[in-house]
Amino acid sequence: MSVFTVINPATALPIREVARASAGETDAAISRAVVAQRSWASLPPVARADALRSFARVVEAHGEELAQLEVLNSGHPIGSARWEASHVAQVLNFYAGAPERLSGQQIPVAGGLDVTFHEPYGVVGIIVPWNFPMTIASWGFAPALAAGNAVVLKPAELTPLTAIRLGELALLAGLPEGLFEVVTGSGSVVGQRFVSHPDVRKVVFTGSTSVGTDVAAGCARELKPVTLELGGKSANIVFADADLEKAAASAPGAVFDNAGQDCCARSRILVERSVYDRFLELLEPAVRAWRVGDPADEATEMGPLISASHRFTVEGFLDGADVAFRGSAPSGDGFWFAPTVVLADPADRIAREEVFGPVVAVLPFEDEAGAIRLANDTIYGLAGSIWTENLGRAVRVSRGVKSGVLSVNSHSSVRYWTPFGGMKASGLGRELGPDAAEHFTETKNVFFAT
Ligand code: TAP
Repeated sequence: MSVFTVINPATALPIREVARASAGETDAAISRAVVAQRSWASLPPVARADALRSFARVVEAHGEELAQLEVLNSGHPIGSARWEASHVAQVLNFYAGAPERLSGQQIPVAGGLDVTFHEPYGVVGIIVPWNFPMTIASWGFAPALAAGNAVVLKPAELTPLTAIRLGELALLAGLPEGLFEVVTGSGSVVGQRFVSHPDVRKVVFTGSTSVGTDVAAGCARELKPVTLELGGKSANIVFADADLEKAAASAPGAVFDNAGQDCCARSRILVERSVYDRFLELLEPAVRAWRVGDPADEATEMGPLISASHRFTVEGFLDGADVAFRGSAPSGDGFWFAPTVVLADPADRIAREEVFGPVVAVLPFEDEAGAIRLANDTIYGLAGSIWTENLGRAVRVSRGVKSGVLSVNSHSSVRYWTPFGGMKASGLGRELGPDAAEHFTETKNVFFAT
């Protein structure tokens, strides 16, 4: 059996070896899922709901263990990792309410009765990236299972440990064998098999826009629906009439959270020209105070980047960049990178491409129309923040910015009970929110002649 080594990004030391599944082993997992799905879908809705609540309870009971695994494998600060583990339990609990609410419609027709049913797809393939391994997985598997599907889950090779544990916890919670299969291995083998295998009837992909585009093309060839959650270059728009102190104090968290390896990172700060200098004066101490270090330390706000090669990529973005100021980072082993603020023009690479690291570009704008134009001057459209005390402006700008998830006078993007997803090159479809379980079903219409 082939294996790969998982590395701790805070120390650069190996943690453990994990099986690298072949195409044949992936097919075997898919076959087990096909069998398990048949009995799962035929359970009464209340039984599926109970099983998911039991899974949630087991995840909750193992929350500290999952959080510590994420600290070790992903370098997430322990406070964030604890939030992520409890979020998984909450997502499971939320979608445990779905099986009993997946009601169809009765549509008036002549000569009979017309009824719609929400039928599960069958087996759903979920491919997740390394930045938020367990939360992003749960956004797919919880509603998919609730709707009566089986799941095959492929974590990123860099961060498979919490996904493997979640697979074990599902069994401990009493979910049937084969219903939730975690398949570790490379994207080009395991992920591709999810795309091409005829028994995987829907794919959920979270990752880069380039790989997502290929996954979508592969799914199109198989006439398979796909949900895509891709990259971002989100804007944090600060108007002169905003509470500048609050906007500046919160800006580092909006981009340096998870070391900037966040699809929703507000990696462009757009500031109205008249308060540009004042905003930078306020931003600098907040960036310098950002606590970067040992992810196991409760006081840490930012851990390392995920890998040496990713750090090299992030460093490349600073070539020729106008660095205004930087925070600090440990100098030892581990893939450390200091939070960095760059002054940029709209045409600069740093203002256009996703860095996926703790680097933020600050750009001035002249007026409301200019702010909307600049915010939309990107191929992406995932998230964004708008800081203003003017309600009318908040409404106009939030309608004008082409992003799937916006917040006014806040940077929040994710609540499991509200929809999440991107426009333009940031994705296709929505996850989370009240409708997500329905997205894992196909509508069947049946006419009964009377
Ligand atoms: P990718 O390189 O795209 O990898 C994402 C996942 O796809 C990994 O599990 C990867 O497996 C797998 N994969 C790679 N090649 C594949 C292929 N040919 N077919 C099927 N699967 C394949 O992205 P990443 O570097 O892990 O993550 C960073 C990107 O994800 C960023 O652009 C970020 O913005 C985006 N992201 C978006 C969101 C949302 S919600 N919009 C959330 C998080 C991240 P292996 O790596 O194991 O080979």
